[in-house]
Amino acid sequence: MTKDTQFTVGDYLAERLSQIGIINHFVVPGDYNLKLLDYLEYHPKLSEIGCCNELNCAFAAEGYARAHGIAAAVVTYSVGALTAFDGIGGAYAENLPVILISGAPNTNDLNSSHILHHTIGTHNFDYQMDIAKNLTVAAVALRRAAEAPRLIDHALRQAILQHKPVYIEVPTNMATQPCAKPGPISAVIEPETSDKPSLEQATDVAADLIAKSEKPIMLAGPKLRAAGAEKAFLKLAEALDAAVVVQPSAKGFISEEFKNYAGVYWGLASTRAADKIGDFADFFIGAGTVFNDYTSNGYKVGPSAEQFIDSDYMHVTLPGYEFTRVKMDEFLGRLADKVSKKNATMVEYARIKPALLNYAPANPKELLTREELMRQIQGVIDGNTTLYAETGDSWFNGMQMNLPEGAKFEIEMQWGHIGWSVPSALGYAVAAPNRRTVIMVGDGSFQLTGQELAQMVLHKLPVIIFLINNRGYTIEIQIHDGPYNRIKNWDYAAFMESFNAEDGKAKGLKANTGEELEQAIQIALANKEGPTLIECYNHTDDCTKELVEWGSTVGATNARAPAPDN
Ligand code: TPU
Ligand code: MG
Repeated sequence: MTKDTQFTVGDYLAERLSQIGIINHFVVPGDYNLKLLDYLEYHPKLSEIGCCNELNCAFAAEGYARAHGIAAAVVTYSVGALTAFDGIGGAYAENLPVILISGAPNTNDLNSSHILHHTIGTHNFDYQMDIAKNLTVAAVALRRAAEAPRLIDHALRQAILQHKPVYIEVPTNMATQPCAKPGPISAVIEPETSDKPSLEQATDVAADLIAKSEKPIMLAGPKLRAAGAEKAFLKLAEALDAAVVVQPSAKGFISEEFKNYAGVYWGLASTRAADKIGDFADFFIGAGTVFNDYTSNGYKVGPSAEQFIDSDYMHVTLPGYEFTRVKMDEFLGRLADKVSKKNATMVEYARIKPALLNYAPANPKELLTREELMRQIQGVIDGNTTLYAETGDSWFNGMQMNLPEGAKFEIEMQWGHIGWSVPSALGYAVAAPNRRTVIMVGDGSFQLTGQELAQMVLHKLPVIIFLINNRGYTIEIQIHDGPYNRIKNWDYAAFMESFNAEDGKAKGLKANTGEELEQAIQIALANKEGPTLIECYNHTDDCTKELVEWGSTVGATNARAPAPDN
């Protein structure tokens, strides 16, 4: 493709995407975005990855942002964007800056009485923008080329500062319009800093509260990574020498080999006795925590406001105080300079710390059990692995996996969209091709988005997928059972191989016994030219005890009677 020499809105957007670090953008083409896609293609440093549908496209971008910090998805108007919005809601919930770019009708049609395709067939062209405003932190619609640089820069900066998705609408005749060239990229990416007096006062108050406590503990939450505050968190943990626990969505943000690591703090679904050391503590120092109904086991888990400091991206909450414009990493780092050692939780943890889960091998000829399956998956996780845990019993199995130094863990627990893992892992593997990406996904979840394996075949990504076939929606069975939780079985191994068509190198395997699983894993590890899916037998009732207990608390929380009128 060749382009004319004029610098256009399409060039501007392409250049800015490249400047903020995007190398691959995820797309589903449509006539409203084709010209724009050409301009993104013209850019020498951008390369597109096509997806099967826009939900997957948004999830792939979300996964790319997990590995790479920021991502972009380009879709067509309405039929594309409305589907992508589901994944964009997920990116919002999960604190991932995904730039959703949608084509739109020609500017001449937007104010006319024309009826256009891919719309609801009225003269209402606002509904998409109205939805976008609710699911992003900045939604801009380009209507004049002269305004495009300002609107694009505004949206990109908000995505970066707020760690959330943004929306840019580009009419079909806009990418070709001439516009100004970009100014310095620092205008978009330069981070905000704390207000110095607020930072000093917040850390003084926090240090004083910690000094008055006897048994402080540190708690990492899901926003810690987006805030880029992991190092500052560890610096404070070293200074205090206190026990460190993490919320389920923050698993892997702190090294599990760190000497003060004391597990996932999730009430009855906790690991490594994190709940017990949490009960022992008298003061919590949180960083980016979120307690929702799931992670608080129906609002039962978590410190009271009087015994809790929490730092967010740009503010700190302390008992009786609120400091705005205090940045999480600066707060934790500065606080570390002001505290002295307070290691009561570590002394206690050394007493109660359980041995790491380590299942004994099962008889290799027998039908697979959940424990044997997890024992073998654990063996695949090395320091270069990223483990994806999909909604379902994979959440609970995932929590219990031990992550060696360097291993990473991805989960989507706030949005909780079944089918997230396969397309998200596609985006992740595109961004981090040298890591070993491993997915644990249930049969029910897989049925939503499994076709995106095709892109892993096309791009020769050696992702390993453990498809845990327990013939239904076991997580839902544990919350509330009914006939709707049984699903049609598929031949998942054959489904994987169907994507090979003429030239693919994917492998689809089945493992019913321990021995078969061991062999399948060897084949998967040797297959460097494409994904390998291993369909693993798992009896419907053979799930974690944590899922059973958690499911009953969720069921009870859902079933609370309406409050009486007053
Ligand atoms: O391990 P297991 O059997 O629980 O996992 P599987 O087979 O993946 O089943 C997941 C069942 C499930 C459903 C149907 N979990 N949550 N849901 C509700 C749900 C429905 N639709 C979307 C998009 N997301 C959901 N979480
Ligand atoms: Mg299942």
